[in-house]
Amino acid sequence: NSNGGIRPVQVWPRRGCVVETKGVPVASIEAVASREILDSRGTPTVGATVILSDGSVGTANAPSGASTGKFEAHEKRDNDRKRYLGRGVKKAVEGIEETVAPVLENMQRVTVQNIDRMLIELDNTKNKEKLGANATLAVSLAAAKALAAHYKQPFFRYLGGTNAQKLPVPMMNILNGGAHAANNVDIQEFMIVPVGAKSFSEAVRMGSEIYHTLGGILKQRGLAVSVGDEGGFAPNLASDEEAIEVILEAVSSAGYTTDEVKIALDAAASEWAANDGYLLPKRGTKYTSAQLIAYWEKLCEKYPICSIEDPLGEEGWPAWTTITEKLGKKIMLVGDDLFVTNSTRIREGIGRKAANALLVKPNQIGTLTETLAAVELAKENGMKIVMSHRSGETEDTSIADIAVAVNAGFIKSGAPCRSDRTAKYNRLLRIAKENEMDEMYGTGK
Ligand code: 2PG
Ligand code: MG
Repeated sequence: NSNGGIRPVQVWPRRGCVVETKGVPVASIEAVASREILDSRGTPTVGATVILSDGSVGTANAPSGASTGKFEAHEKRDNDRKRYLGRGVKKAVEGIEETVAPVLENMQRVTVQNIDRMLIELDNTKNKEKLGANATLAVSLAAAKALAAHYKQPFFRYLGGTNAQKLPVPMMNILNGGAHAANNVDIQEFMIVPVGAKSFSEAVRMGSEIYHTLGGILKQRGLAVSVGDEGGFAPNLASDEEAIEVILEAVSSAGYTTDEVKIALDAAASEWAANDGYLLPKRGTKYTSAQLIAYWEKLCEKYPICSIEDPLGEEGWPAWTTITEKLGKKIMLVGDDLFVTNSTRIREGIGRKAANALLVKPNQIGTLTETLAAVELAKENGMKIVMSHRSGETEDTSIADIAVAVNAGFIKSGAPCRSDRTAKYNRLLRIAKENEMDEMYGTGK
């Protein structure tokens, strides 16, 4: 026909129909559904599905933290002791069904941005107190995935476009402590970082080999090989330093050097904050913030550490500036509880020269759009990006796609063990293979 087969733009879309702009179908929402499901700890969490009027479907689940930051967006729980020991999320699900669904189901020409804007408006509180970030995030991600399906693109490609061209370096948490394990280790996470891998699949192989080698060493010494919340081993040890020593032993027995594999820690030190400094709850060690900084300096002198997350508490801005001055040129200082994926707090950190890397957890802020804005802000200011799971996870793999979409330098998704953890690494392996991206592997630089 006269315009080359392209159907004319339909100016007034009706509810439930798919309109077209210059031949590209525009999406509208047919249905939003939600349910209470279980996470990897067997605790309820929110699942959501968004169906577009062309039949495209997106499903996503909210994760949940244990060492939650004080400034995170609100996680809505029922607090009804008669169900799930108070941890149910029926009210969050009801909020989706009764408040969110009727509005979204009337929206035309939906985009990730206008859906998220609507979720923020419907909640209309500072920290997603009304709907709960567990509810808003599940809907936000489900809608974005439905849109990716609608545009017939893999999720990472839909989000990142042609700019998405780097696979993240995995930080694999192979020894668990802190709030994630019932052992005597205070530091929450001991991660191996295969910076010397040539490809993403090689990084996964190295991580797995070291993990199993570590298991063998622990077993040989009569130590526990049971695992913590993130799939890492959780033995009792003589000191937290012994954890680093035994991991380094596993690295070398597996045939790798400390040029190829570095150590990253997540102290989760907000959990240690006490009136006059820090109290490490398991061993009862006390530090002032100056002493704690000196401790980290000593560890960095002694061991091949490339990154420390939350080395200090979420309320210690001046100490964060000090540690960044002292160690910021040498290693990554990653703000998790400090920033809570919140642009306002990231801006404060930039002003204070506190931390040099951002941990990104979408459920700390509650929508995909706000998550991407936080990443953008951090990147513009020269910060490294570490995409992250929560200690309570599900089979949802959104963070793998988001990591590739934003070219994150790193991703942490726990040990190379337990399906809630490996689901993300496996998703990255699939992205790598299907898109011939395996060797487009960032070395953390
Ligand atoms: C962290 C996370 C994930 P949680 O502190 O970085 O590893 O733990 O989800 O318990 O906050
Ligand atoms: Mg952390």
